[in-house]
Amino acid sequence: MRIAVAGATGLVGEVLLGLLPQSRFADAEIVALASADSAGRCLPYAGGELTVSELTVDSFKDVDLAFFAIGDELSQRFVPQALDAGARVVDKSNAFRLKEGVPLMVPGVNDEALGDAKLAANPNCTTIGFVHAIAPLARFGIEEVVAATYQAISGAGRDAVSGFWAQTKQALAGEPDAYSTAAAEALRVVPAVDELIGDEHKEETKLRLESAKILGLEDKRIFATAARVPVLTGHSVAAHLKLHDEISEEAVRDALGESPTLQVLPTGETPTSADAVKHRDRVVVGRIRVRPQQRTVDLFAVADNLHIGAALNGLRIGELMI
Ligand code: 2RA
Repeated sequence: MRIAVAGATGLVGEVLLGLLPQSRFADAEIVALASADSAGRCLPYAGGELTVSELTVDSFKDVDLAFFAIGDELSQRFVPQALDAGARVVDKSNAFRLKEGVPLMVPGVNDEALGDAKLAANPNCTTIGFVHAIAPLARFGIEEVVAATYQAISGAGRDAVSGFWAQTKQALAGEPDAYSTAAAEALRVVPAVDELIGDEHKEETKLRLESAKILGLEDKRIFATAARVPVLTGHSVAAHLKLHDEISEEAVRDALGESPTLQVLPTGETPTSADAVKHRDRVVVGRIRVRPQQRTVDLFAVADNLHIGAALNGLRIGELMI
């Protein structure tokens, strides 16, 4: 089997290359693809090395499965080429997520949505953690969800991480420039992730529309505020759910506890973004508060935005596809 990784030099590509040798695709031949600037670079792979090739229209000859972890425009251009060449494709960009007929997959939550699709979309990293955390409560009928996110810098990519360190050094040195632009994220909380359209930032729109598609909810019943926080890896979300059916504390805890993709902390233990990195293949949930009279549940969930929130989710989609 031949597997292509487009965006092999990015943060998500790097994690995917770390996961592939331990996956069902351990024996596959890997084609590492990136922009012309990175062509010829050597990347560590399974104790050896891979040489990066330039991503071109001819990159997908004899490729069985292609993972894309590149930007929207590049995905729009190259995903059709990969499909035409006969590959199955898992795309991490925003290009196809809401397209009708393209399943938006969170394995463990909506596996049945895949069917025999040749192209599947990998949701936004914030959506994946959130959906894992609230999906077990769908059995009680989710009437409304209010979510506040606390998103790590690595969600915005390698350049954002470098920028964060540079700004942090400036801020610690007392240089005012670190605080001079709206984009500065060092040592502060910025509730503005991605472009503002109307009264909603794009990140909030993604969380609303993607979660609605995956869980079959009405998107108008999902309210989100997304913030960037000075954390390197580990997206967090505080969610308040209004449920339709009668609930008890025990029934809610049982439902969450039955999910194989959740690590539910006992009462009194607090999930932090560090737990996300410790349990990279699960979403860690805690601070569970159930109000049976009001039929509401509050919870706090943390997820490694590069592993379960991105590369691992993509890999699991690929494993379902082949
Ligand atoms: C972020 N979820 O954290 C977005 C995109 N990966 O920036």
